[in-house]
Amino acid sequence: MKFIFTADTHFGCKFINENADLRNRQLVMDFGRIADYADKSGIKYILLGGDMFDTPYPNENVKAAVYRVFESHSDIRFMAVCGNHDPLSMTDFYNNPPENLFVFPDSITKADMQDISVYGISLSDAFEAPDPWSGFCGDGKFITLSHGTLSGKGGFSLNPSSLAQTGAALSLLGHIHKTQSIFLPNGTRALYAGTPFGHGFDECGQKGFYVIDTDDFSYTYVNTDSKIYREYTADISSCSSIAQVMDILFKIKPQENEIARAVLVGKLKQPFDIDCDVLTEYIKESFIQIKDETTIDTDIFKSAGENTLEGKFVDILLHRLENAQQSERQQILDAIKEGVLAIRSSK
Ligand SMILES: [Mn+2]
Repeated sequence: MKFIFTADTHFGCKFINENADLRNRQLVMDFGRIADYADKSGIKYILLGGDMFDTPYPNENVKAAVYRVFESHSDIRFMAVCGNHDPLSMTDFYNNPPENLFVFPDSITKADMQDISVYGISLSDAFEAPDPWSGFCGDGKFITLSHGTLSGKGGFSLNPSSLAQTGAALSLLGHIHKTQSIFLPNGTRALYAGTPFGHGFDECGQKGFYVIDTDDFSYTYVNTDSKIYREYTADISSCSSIAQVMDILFKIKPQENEIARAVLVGKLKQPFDIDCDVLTEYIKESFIQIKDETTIDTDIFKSAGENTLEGKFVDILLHRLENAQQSERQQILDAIKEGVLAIRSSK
């Protein structure tokens, strides 16, 4: 028997730089197409690994649209666990789920799927919870379903040894948005479904879902035809004006099914002001966002230690850079670059 496994659809997601309402409607439609695929292929079960919703409180339109996907695929039985974004006790949708959606409670529970059983557990209310599988041992031929981090925190803290000791033939996991197959100490696998569609530029590239065969637990990955996030790198080292940057950007043609952003790179010989918001406005047919990662070929630190406005400004920010978190470094470097340019151009 074959079944579909996916997770982390995050309906009701806040999309940055995009029309969130439209994108959420697209995601729900894409989810419907996974169910269409099941119908077409004679697949009767779809397992969902948590974080179906991005929030316990998605808006009514999103909830209604998701509800309709279940209703319009009444031959399919869906089984879901709740994740840290949509914990069971907080998410209203799960109080009154569609008829063909079984939601696992917040204690380990067994559900049957034709020739195999599924032991699943939902996150109840916490964003993090201890390993639920520790000391648990199942009966017969079964798989497990839960939402969390193997050897780490976030959702359930999952331990590879306790997952192996359940006796499961396969351990299905949600939470990590990238697909991953990990061998457990006893040689069985833990499988992260990953997300079936991207939600932003941290989820670039083709996505899909798993079709798993319960005879031998072999699986195939089926691509979804959702919008694909893609980053295009544009080297603008040869440019000395915005017009030249635009010439380069206009030559890049993202595909119809892509949501694209351009990342400007290169060392500028002659610095000029790059206003990414204005640039995006001009080129929004191709790119929804432009990111400036260029550096300047002149030394922005050369005035450090000097008793000048530029020198003092650089000193203050260099001091901040020394104590900065990795995530703040680029911001501080950008601030030095822009500040030095402004000071020099005001002379
Ligand atoms: Mn999660």
